[in-house]
Amino acid sequence: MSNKRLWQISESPFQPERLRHFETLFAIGNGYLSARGAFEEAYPGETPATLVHGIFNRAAGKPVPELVNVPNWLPIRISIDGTPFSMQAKARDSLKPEGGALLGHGRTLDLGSATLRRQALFRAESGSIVRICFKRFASLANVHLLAQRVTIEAVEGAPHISIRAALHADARNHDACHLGSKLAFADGDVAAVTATTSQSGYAIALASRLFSPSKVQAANCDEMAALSSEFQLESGGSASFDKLTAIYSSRDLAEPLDAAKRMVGGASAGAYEAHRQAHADCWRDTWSKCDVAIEGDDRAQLAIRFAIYHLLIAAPRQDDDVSIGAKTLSGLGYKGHVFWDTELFVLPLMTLTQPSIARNLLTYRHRRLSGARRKAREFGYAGALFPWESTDTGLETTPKWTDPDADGARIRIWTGETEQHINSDIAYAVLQYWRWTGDDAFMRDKGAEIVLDTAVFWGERAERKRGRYEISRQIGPDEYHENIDNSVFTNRLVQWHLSQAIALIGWLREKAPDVAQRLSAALDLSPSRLAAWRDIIENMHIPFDDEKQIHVQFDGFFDLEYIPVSKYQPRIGGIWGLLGHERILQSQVIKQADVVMLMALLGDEAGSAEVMRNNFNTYYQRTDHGSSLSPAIHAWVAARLGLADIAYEMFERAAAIDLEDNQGNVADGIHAASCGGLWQAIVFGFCGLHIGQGGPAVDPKLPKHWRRVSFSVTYRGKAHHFDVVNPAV
Ligand code: IFM
Repeated sequence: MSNKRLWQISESPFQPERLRHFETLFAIGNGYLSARGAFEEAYPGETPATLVHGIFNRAAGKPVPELVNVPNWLPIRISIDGTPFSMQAKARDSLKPEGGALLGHGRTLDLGSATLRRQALFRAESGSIVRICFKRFASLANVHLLAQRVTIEAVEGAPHISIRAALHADARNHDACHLGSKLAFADGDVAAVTATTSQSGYAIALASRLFSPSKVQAANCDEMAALSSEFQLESGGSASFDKLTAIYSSRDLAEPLDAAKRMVGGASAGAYEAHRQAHADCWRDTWSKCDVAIEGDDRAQLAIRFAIYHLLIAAPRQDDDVSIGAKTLSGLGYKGHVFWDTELFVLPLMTLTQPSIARNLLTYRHRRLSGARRKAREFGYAGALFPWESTDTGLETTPKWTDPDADGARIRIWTGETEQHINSDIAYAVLQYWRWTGDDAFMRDKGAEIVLDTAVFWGERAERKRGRYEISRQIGPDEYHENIDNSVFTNRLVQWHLSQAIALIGWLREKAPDVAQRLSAALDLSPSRLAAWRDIIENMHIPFDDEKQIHVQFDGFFDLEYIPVSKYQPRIGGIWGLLGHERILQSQVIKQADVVMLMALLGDEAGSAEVMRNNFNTYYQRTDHGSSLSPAIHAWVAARLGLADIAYEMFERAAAIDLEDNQGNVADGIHAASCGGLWQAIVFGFCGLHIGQGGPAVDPKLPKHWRRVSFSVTYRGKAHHFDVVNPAV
């Protein structure tokens, strides 16, 4: 891979005050699990976490389930001549430092090979100096395999090294304890732990094997199983040891412990290198499909590779019963729950570059139609209404209240009840997948049922009032305005969704009449229901100001207090925190792209060029970007409108959300939607990728200093490569 620098994220020196930030950035994963970049030796304030897709649990006393932090497989303690290696070691300058001295440290995440490396130069109390190099990866070739290699080099002296590699069963999610029936045991050179989630009953098992230059001894204590070994280094010499860990759960097979022990038990001394090679080969192949190469902007280049990397390590390749949470698998934020972020922000990258992953993610929704039907029924409607926050069960898992603040005050969360546009967001993703892949089998067997049953819900939910159809009590993408009437985003998308549903029925009748018949009976797609849909499409109320030629975000929006967001600059957090919940509800401050989001999704179908420009100019100055979902979408739409400066400013802002933590919460996990949005801003926004008469085509509006953007997409099974060149540079 050319120019390594554009494939690497680094930290140097050690920054103990930003532990959790870097843990998120340096997460490794393989679509089965991710492990945060915590260190092998523990530090105060850290949040080590390994999150496995699909393992949710509701802890005692907690309102909703969350993704479970499984037993920690990272721990490796190293002592040099009896001095424990620690980066908290002080007294750098002393020649006989008490507790040792850290002389230097650097970490690098190599995005190309999905490998985390660390080097530390350390002086023991004895005066011996060693260079310790740690490497780790979560194998993409074998997703149950986690590998660590440590190489210790005697830079000065001939130190005695002792090591202890452990598995810790007592992992927690902040204040919640999910794991019960914990067991830890070690025998020979293999250690193992098992645990079972307290409410959902998933069994998890990990087994580690230590490959050391000398004899390995087993030790058990409480909830930890450890393997230790000792060896002597010659002056100038070096030695490596490997820890291989296998992980399985009862989601994978009936006896996860046996499987984990079998995998490490069967490994040979050269296994690390063989696994590394297979892992690197898989990543090379993956990047050949997904990379976006940008010439003329190194920061943008690194940012897009970082974003793609983080989506790829969370992307389930072999499992169609899980989906990607709003924080990927890289942190505990949003409890691992799945939002619309997946379908509208993350999925397009998968649909266009790795359609089999997109199909898995959409199948996750199809498998949860019964939960969506239950939710619709609970609200008194037929059809399906997907949960705003989803986990393994498919039931609504949005908490009803925020956690209490310092004064014990809580705020009601309405999104689980009234942010219903999720239905059309999912339908949009299904249709986009179908359009790009031509996967008729998926549409026939799964996609159609999603699109149609969510349409059934809307057909009943739309209310006939004042000679038109309205949808009351909604939350649009702009969550600063709750339970409003006639969100233009929602109403317009519902109108679009219903017309797509009618066209889809036509297609089914022609291409798969048996399926058309089955769905017609099962979902009650009677002639009167379809006539009602047509009526709704014709008469849906789309709030619009004829005089100003703009869409109105919702009825009454412009009667609220006008607060230009630019008034509060410079500021670090969102305006919500600054002005408070009550005032924001009564103002025109918008949390995130809403009308602008509609324009991104529907393109020219959203309105004339004049209306689009008017919309953007109106809503941009009112938008706080209090959500990380906002800047990338603004970059995309501004690029299409030819607003080059705003487009680039918004792109840079989106690019910095994780890398520079410009929203201050990266410790909780990567912002999946922003990562996916960044890809869309480049591909759909700056490059103008669309399906033209003859297939995929571009219509570039590159930032002025970008020389070239190269990327590939798959359209109907065929790869298309684009080299978008900026003639002006
Ligand atoms: O889904 C988003 C929502 O649009 C804004 N708040 C955060 C959620 C999860 O990212």
